Amino acid sequence: MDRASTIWNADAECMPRERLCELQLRRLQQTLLSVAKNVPCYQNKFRETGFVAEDLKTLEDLGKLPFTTKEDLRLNYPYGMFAVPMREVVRIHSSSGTTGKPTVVGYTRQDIQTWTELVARFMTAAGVTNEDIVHIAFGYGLFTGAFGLHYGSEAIGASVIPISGGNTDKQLMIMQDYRSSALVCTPSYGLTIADRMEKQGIDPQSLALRVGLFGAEPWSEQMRTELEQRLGIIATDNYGLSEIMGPGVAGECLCRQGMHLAEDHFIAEIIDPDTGVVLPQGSVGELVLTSLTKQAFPMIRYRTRDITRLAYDTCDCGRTLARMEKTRGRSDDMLIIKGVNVFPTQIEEVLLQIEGCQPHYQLVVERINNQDQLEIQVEVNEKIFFDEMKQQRAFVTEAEKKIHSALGLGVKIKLVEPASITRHEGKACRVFDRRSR
Ligand code: DLL
Repeated sequence: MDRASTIWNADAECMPRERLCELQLRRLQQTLLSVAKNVPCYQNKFRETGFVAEDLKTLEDLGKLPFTTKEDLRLNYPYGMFAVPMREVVRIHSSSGTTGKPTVVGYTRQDIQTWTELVARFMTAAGVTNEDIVHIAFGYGLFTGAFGLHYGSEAIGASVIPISGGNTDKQLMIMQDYRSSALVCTPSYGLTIADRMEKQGIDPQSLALRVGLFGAEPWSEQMRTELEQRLGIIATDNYGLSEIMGPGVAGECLCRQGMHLAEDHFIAEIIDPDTGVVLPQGSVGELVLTSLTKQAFPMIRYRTRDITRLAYDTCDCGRTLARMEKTRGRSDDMLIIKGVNVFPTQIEEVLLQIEGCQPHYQLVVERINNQDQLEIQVEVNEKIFFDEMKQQRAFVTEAEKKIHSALGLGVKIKLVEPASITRHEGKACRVFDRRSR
């Protein structure tokens, strides 16, 4: 596949930075005028900080504005943050919020067009073409994943199978009979599919699958290798969040050196999550996004809670857009155990390097005698599970040592029976923190 054929919109994706900054500034000014006129939450924020939208002259001025947080969205539930009247809103989605009310987001007709364009960009970057048969196994509904990828695939001219999530046996039947070539789902559901394929004795080489577009949850490089080997595909990562648009905010090209962030539609900043201070280029911190073209639901300096790092050098693919490192997870998912900060993906990385460990695990944190205790329950292959006690114990000790040397954290590993950990159809839930009960 030649390089040009994997770029959907070369003008936008390969723009010189100087021109990109001019475009960002112009679009930012328009967005600020719109929210200052139409969104009471921003009117109040601007008034409190003495900010006048018309005064924004440079991109650096953005730093003078306060952040927008999930709490702002909660306080303005359901439609308080919308910047256009409902008659201009053609679609409503919401976040998969696990606690309290979900966040409601809206799109105008033009917002849907922008969203479609940005999804088409990352799908093309992952090598999807109009020859592909795209198997969308995200759940169709309020979640943005399925609709986002659906519209993007259609724009490319690919043939879409809107199978939705769940019913894995049927997924496999359709994959075999309809010759699905691109799989769209969460990485954890990708694994569930791989498990079921193995159980049914389906050889991945007998399928037409060649690429996977995975997103919506954190996953490690080791998980990528696992998915690639077991499904016989190239696995790519894509990122987004409903508050900002859904999928399409960033996605990998085939160089796979970070996800290209659609900077002509969003300004990205990296901040220290504790102090809110903007960090220098190349730092790891919390991603903050400002939308530049959204009409119905503009967001100014939205704190995503996702921890990542941005690289600004031009990628080998020719795109000039910043590349976002695989997120380590949300700052809310970071566990602090005995004072050590760990993300579940860091544990996943180590586990998957241990011969015999399966990619199915869960983390249980408890406080026992005033001490934090992390138990990692992990599935192992049958050979290890049915090994003699002594060998099993040696395996556990070895695995505990590896985690300790990688993360500086003493943990307890518990081997669990093959296929005993819940399989996921959507986003995985792997952490059970019982300390605050
Ligand atoms: O998950 C949007 C999406 C759908 C992205 C399909 C990609 C593919 P929400 O349900 O609002 O939206 O959840 C957003 O999921 O803040 C991240 O914490 C996490 N997330 C999304 N993509 C990735 C990724 C969709 N590639 C939240 N890697 C975000 C790691 C991800 N985390």
